[in-house]
Amino acid sequence: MATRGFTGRRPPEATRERLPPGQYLTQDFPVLQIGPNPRIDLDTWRFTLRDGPKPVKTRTWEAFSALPRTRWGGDIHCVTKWSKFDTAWEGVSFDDLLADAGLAAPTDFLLAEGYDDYTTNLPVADLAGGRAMVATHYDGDPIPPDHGGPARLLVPHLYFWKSAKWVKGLRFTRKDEAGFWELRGYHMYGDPWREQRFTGD
Ligand SMILES: Nc1nc2c(c(=O)[nH]1)N[C@H]1C(S)=C(S)[C@@H](COP(=O)(O)O)O[C@H]1N2
Ligand SMILES: [Mo]
Repeated sequence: MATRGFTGRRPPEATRERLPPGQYLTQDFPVLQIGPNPRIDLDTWRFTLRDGPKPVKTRTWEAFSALPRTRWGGDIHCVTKWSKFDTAWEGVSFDDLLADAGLAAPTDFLLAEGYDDYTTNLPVADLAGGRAMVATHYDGDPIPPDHGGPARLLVPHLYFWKSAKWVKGLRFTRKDEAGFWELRGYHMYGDPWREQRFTGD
């Protein structure tokens, strides 16, 4: 016999408090992307910081792997309405990427760029201060290709489309320039708690 409240659709209060508006909790880890996984070879993998078109720092996988490591655990939220709790990531924080390069952010915005030519825009303030990393590990293992390995951006406080998979670099831009989904009607900022899914939300 089903008891209402245990098998119903309404989640328990502790879950509801952690779910941004319009989201539901999932236990699995959906895969979402615009095309096939790009082929990435660690020998030719590069991560490049650019000031506009100009490269200012390029790292090989070996150099990137020698940077200080950061861990983050918590909840992630996709604009397609799934949220996943207690995810565990490890990688290199945005702060450490800049500090090790001896760089200060040259502008207030950037575009994260993927090996599949995906782009997404972010304010620098949302990456700095320990709020974002280039992640290489998920749940203790190297990130599988489906989830953006060998390295993906992780910006967990914004909708997950901002967390570019197969990230190949960050391009600082003078203005807030729309990326792939933002050009197609998605919100320029994407705060799940303010339900900023689409332009005008
Ligand atoms: N390079 C790249 N990154 C991407 C995407 C993509 O198509 N290409 N899709 C985005 C979208 S819409 C989402 S919801 C998440 C999905 O990440 P997941 O497949 O690990 O769940 O990746 C984001 N990052
Ligand atoms: Mo998405």
